[in-house]
Amino acid sequence: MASPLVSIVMGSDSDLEIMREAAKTLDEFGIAYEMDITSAHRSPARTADFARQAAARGIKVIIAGAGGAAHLAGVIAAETVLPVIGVPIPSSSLQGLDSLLATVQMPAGIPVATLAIGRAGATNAGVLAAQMLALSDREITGKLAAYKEKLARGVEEKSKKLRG
Ligand code: RP5
Repeated sequence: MASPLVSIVMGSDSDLEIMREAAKTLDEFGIAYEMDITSAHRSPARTADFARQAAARGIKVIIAGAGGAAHLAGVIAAETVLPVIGVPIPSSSLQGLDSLLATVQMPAGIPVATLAIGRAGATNAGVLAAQMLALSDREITGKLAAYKEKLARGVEEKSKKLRG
């Protein structure tokens, strides 16, 4: 197996159903990834160790999903120079608005590329990670172009169906 280029982490196993969408997307592009659970609040030392060691292990992009007071992506971004993509999980009674704000409102100097709440955000995290890796990988660039063509074909088909 190829060593992972992307690390997908989440605050709890309750985030897994949504974060699987990021994994599925990376599978589509043939990008090797790892998945794990670590929490900014429940296991802060484990989270810091993970973030500090990721680059040396060959990881190029980190995708972090968390819900509620969602500090996971931000705490990881504080401990690494790798790009960090945040996925707000709608796991609380506030339906993810809390997670979105907690993930996106980072102070200047410590960015988290924060995507949409829930499944779309997780899928886009996979696409964005692929786009970052494609900057130095022409094979992934080709796969991204094919992915966009597939999306466009899907719209054409829906349009034909509706008009027919
Ligand atoms: C967050 O709290 C996790 O990311 C999860 O979205 C939420 C609830 O976690 P559990 O109580 O289901 O473990 O840290």
